[in-house]
Amino acid sequence: MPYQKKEFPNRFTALQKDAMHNLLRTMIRIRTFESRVEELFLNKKIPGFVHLYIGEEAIATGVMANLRKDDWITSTHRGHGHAIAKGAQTDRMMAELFGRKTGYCKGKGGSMHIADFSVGMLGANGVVGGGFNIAVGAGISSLIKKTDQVAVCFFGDGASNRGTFHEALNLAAVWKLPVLFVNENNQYASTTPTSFATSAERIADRAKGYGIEGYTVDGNNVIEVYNAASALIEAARKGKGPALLECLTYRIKGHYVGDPEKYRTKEEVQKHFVENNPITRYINYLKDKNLITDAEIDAIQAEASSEIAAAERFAEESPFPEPEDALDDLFSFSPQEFPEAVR
Ligand SMILES: Cc1ncc(C[n+]2csc(CCOP(=O)(O)OP(=O)(O)O)c2C)c(N)n1
Ligand SMILES: [Mg+2]
Repeated sequence: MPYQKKEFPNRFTALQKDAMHNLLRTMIRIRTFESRVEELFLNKKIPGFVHLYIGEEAIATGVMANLRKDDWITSTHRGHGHAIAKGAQTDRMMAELFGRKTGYCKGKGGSMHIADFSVGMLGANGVVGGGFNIAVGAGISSLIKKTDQVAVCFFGDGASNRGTFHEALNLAAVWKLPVLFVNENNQYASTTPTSFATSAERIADRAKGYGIEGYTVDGNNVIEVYNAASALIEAARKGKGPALLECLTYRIKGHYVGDPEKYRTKEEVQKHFVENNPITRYINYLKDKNLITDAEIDAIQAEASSEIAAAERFAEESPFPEPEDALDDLFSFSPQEFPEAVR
């Protein structure tokens, strides 16, 4: 899939070593969380559905490294990586996946409902394309309150075919909202290859229809994602309006854990995993430039493993919600207070 490359200013090389290591730390924390979630799901410890972000970690990591805590993101059904990179707690996430009371939704939402407003994570979303207009709403609030907060909307290639994508880009463009639309083009929407169901060869080209800038980057190169997001987020913060950033990646795991994956070959998946693993690529880069040692990599991995093991223990030891809690938090007022007419 050829595309025209734009050279964004290289801000990555201005980072301190610690910040460079933090990018790796975030990617490894996401990968470790996801790999364990896959095992736990297969061991029937986690009910419902989970969609894994394995292989796409560089996108959430490279984008979020440019955001402040008070900036917002909207996420997708494949949202664990976004939540972790934005600063959500892995123990409360794990507890939510386990259906426990200590989880982000008190165990009643599961994977596709994880949100943490305290770190600007406005929510995963079981509705494909459900995040677009929430991000636009966040952008409007930034404009009205005259804060310089930015909203980033993550969405899939499949979601770019929904009506909400077009409504959101149009309004964001007309009102010059501080919103960055980040497309994660992982080459599949469930069982459908992107090329089969998406009219534009490059999703970034759809930006032209709304008079905004659209760029494509290698979404498995965390440095490329970081540099592009840095320029576009800064522009949005300065009032220059929205942009669309398409990040090319590949969905290494099935659409959901348990997907029989009859629509692609094991060889195709293996090729991507071996040749295009964003974590391996970044480690190789850092090692080539003598920016990290093996001991430092091992320490990051060990830290991530113990964090996720602790998250699992926390989840396992937490109680389930009580049946009488079922209707709590569903309405902004209690069902008893509901007006007669709409009850
Ligand atoms: C409105 C809506 N339509 C259909 C679905 C069923 N569905 C869940 S995920 C998915 C595919 C989404 O593909 P994409 O946007 O590329 O995201 P990816 O899964 O590749 O990350 C579909 C069709 C849904 N959840 N919501
Ligand atoms: Mg997709």
